[in-house]
Amino acid sequence: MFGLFRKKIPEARPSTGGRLVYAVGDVHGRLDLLGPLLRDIAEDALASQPAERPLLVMLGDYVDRGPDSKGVVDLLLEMKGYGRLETRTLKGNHEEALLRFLHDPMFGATWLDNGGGPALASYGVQPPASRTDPEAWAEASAAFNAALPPAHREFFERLELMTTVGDYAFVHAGVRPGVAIEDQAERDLLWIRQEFLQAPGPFGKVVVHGHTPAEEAQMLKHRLGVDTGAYATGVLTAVRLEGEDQRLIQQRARRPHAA
Ligand SMILES: [Mn+2]
Repeated sequence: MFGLFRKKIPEARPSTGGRLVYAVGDVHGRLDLLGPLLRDIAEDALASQPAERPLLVMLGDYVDRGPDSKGVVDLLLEMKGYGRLETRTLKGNHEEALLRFLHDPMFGATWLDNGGGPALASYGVQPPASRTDPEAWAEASAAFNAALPPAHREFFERLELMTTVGDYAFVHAGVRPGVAIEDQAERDLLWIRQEFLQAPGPFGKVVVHGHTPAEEAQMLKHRLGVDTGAYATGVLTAVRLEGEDQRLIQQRARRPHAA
């Protein structure tokens, strides 16, 4: 009868189930930002004294555009050997491009258009002067295959598409609305933009993602977007999730562009 005065039942907030989780957005060769951010995360993880080993999820797009793709992968391999955190590395569309160039030399021109030049250079390989010379591209691809350390090749080949913790799903780009989380296609997980970003949700899980940069992290009800365009802005963002708590940890360069 007095329904207007009925108390609203509080909605359940998404939870990791208790585990401490960090998710880091698109790095794009900015080792200068990733190093300090991972130090802050490791310190925070130690200070938090969690019951369970904390999880670090890297959301993909480690390579291209920025100056030190190789150094970023070296650091991520080091993190995987660091016992106090479990580190999981997701595949981004830029890692897909790098992998394709290993066996499809003529894809190199497209890769270069998307920032692959600095990634190649970080491995000591110079891109061909001509965009269309098949021999030059075959040579560059062969040189890249030879320059890529076996541990890096294995790193790129074993990247994951998604990981879930409690009410959260971690992916590079997003999910296709209306498709169950477990039925998502790789192409959508790596590439989707507006169809996901403009969808109101829910998506089955709260989706933590990178891929589409925004000036500020997007802490929405059904998705957390943490790509702050580190390559161009000098701001690399991580979200720290613990139980129902959500916080940001950021690393800011003194100058936006890497030296
Ligand atoms: Mn991306």
